[in-house]
Amino acid sequence: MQGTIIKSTGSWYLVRTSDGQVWKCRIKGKFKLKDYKLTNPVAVGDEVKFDAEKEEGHGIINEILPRKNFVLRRSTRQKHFMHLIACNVDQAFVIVTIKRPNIKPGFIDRFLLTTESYNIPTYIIFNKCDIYDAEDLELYEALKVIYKNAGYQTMLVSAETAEGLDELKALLKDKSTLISGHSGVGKSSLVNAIQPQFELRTGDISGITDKGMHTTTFAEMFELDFGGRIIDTPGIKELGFLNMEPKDVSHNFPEIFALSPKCKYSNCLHINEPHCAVKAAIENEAIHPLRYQSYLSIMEEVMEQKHWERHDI
Ligand SMILES: Nc1nc2c(ncn2[C@@H]2O[C@H](COP(=O)(O)OP(=O)(O)OP(=O)(O)O)[C@@H](O)[C@H]2O)c(=O)[nH]1
Ligand SMILES: [Mg+2]
Ligand SMILES: [Zn+2]
Repeated sequence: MQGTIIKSTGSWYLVRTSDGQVWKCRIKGKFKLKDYKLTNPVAVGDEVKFDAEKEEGHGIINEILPRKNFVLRRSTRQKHFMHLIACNVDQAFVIVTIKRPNIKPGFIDRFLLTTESYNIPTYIIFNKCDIYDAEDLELYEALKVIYKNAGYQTMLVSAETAEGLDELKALLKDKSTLISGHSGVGKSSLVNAIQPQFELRTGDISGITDKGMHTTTFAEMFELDFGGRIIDTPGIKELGFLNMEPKDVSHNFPEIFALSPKCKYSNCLHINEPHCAVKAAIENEAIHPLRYQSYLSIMEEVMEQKHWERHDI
């Protein structure tokens, strides 16, 4: 039999077949992703083949079908392992907030790099606009321009007041969408606001740290009644990379990559090479310093990792 993974806990998986039946499955054997050590061999969105077991409704997964794409992050606990967030998605929404919890532009850039590497269209969704004051809205407008110039669309929404949800629904229709972001930004609240019948659990923001409480613990895919699928995921603590080459970074910041043919050296990494079109663009502000800062910080991290890999005995 064949189906789609709709929930993964790490020890068992829910698989939905095309007739709408849901099977509780375990996994047998070793599954690898070329070049990566994984903490989870399959993830929500994966298409799998499985055999029924004696116990009714139970099965064993024995094959993972080829993936169209996947979204990966470095495991927080096991630094040499990657963790699959979701597979076979049509697009991703990175959910952020200007406040409660506070915005971290560096995180947005890391997320965009993750999805850009697999050409997954990504939207930046600013939630909780009901609590933004004039200054917050000003910051939103500034970020909107920065990301527009980088090739990304932003949206202002509120799960609380339903502002902006019609536009969001129009984007979701008939697509498979990954919903990701830090804990507490309102991912599950947004899914509930779009389809109240799901009744997903939501959690408070800590009064002390202003951060979320990691309420959602497992990724899960839901069918939208107006067409499409949505994947709610646990909040990301930190978005780390592994096995990335410097050129993977320079090729996946779209506005930086677009300028690179104008650099003197074809393999320019835009750090301190002479006659670099990117450095020139930063000086005349065609590339925003905030994005370039993220670029440099990720580049530094990737280069340092490569250095240690070479010296690993
Ligand atoms: N004011 C306001 N609060 C919101 C909005 N959306 C969500 N919240 C609140 O933010 C808190 C966190 O919401 P969740 O939906 O649990 O956040 P999450 O992103 O799913 O968090 P994790 O599951 O921990 O990753 C809850 O107290 C929600 O009521 C919104 O649009 N406006
Ligand atoms: Mg949640
Ligand atoms: Zn350059």
